Amino acid sequence: MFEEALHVGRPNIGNRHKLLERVNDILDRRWLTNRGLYVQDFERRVADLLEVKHCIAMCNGTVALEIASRAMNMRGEVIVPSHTFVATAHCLQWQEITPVFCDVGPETHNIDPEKVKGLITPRTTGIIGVHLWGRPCEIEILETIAAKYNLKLLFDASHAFGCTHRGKPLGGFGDAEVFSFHATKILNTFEGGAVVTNDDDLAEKIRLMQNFGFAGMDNVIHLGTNGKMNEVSAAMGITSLESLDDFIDANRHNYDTFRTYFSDIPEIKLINYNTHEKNNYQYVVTVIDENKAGIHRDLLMQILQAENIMARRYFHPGCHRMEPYKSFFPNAGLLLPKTEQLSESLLCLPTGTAIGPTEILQICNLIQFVLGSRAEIKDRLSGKRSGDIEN
Ligand code: T4K
Repeated sequence: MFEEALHVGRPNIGNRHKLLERVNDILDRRWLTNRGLYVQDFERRVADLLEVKHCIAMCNGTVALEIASRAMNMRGEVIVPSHTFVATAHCLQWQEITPVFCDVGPETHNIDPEKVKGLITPRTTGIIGVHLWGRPCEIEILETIAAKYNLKLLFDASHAFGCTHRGKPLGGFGDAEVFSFHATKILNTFEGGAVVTNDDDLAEKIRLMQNFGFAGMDNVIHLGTNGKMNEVSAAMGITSLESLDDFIDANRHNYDTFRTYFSDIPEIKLINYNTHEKNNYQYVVTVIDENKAGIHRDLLMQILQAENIMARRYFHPGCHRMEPYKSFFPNAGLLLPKTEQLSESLLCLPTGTAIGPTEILQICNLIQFVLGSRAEIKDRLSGKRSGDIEN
């Protein structure tokens, strides 16, 4: 159907001319990294936009999670959803902190606070909530639990740049929040991330830790690593920030177009966003329940991909079914029924500034065709190897 593949996560490119001007300026100045003018400017703009006191720009979201959780003294066990990108769990295990996987709400797709309570042990030191698809966690309930049990609360807001909760930008909740500015994110710095917080002491510690613990030339006062963002990434971030509203508009328009067509496809559910809040509409997420749709999510995905529509089953099969967690906790799935159900049924469709109404109509027409022909498709496939459909 499409000569060029349609991707989930095709990077948004802002004003190329301005970016190249900034890159030339960086080269002229010969200041390429170590918190130069562009990183400082990017940090200030992000902090202002998110209404937080501190933004520490990082080389990527994963390192930002590692440094933030370490600076917050997370140790022992930390409660995290399994239904997330694996970096949320890896940032802990990398430091030999045990990620304790918690189930998610079937509608919210976010960590279920009721289930969190049941996982707290004397070894628990924190909770990491993920604002999946940019939809906020149940923040107030998690804050109450964290306060009651004296736990640290970190939010992985990798999907949530530009989103609000009760009218306030995500970024200012919990002890700290972490963003990813990976190429596939609404705002990208090629690779990049940030920790944002209102806690002065925590910010100072994180700044030290991301720069080898240096408190000045030759003066190392803390254990540290290298989590710095470089100047070209910051220039990309600044340039992308100037087009952020356009990126979000394009995503919202795409989402609304999908919603219109999906009203004629009742067998498949498209997830909702709270229209009273700001959303970035970065992910177009569908739920394909085989009993309702009459076709398994994986078969539909295979057909879409054969037509160059690169739909993705984020976050199949769940962290608990990936290594090393699968070996550590072979029975974790028994406590994660909603996670297992979602990871068998979710499918993310392409969106972003690289596609528009024409492509969306074609995608939806194809989905309708597949659902209308599911019996015939299954009959034809039943006598063949499943791989044949790719041809
Ligand atoms: N926490 C959460 C909740 C996250 O979602 C992520 C990252 C993190 C933490 C960690 O943050 P970082 O350390 O990454 O900053 C992608 C991204 O690599 C990953 O950053 C992201 N989450 C995750 C949701 O998506 P994959 O395995 O899907 O990547 P990949 O290479 O298959 O790319 C996705 C699609 O985008 C492909 O269909 C191709 C397209 N694409 C990709 C790149 C890199 C392009 O068109 N151009 C490009 O330059 O993980």
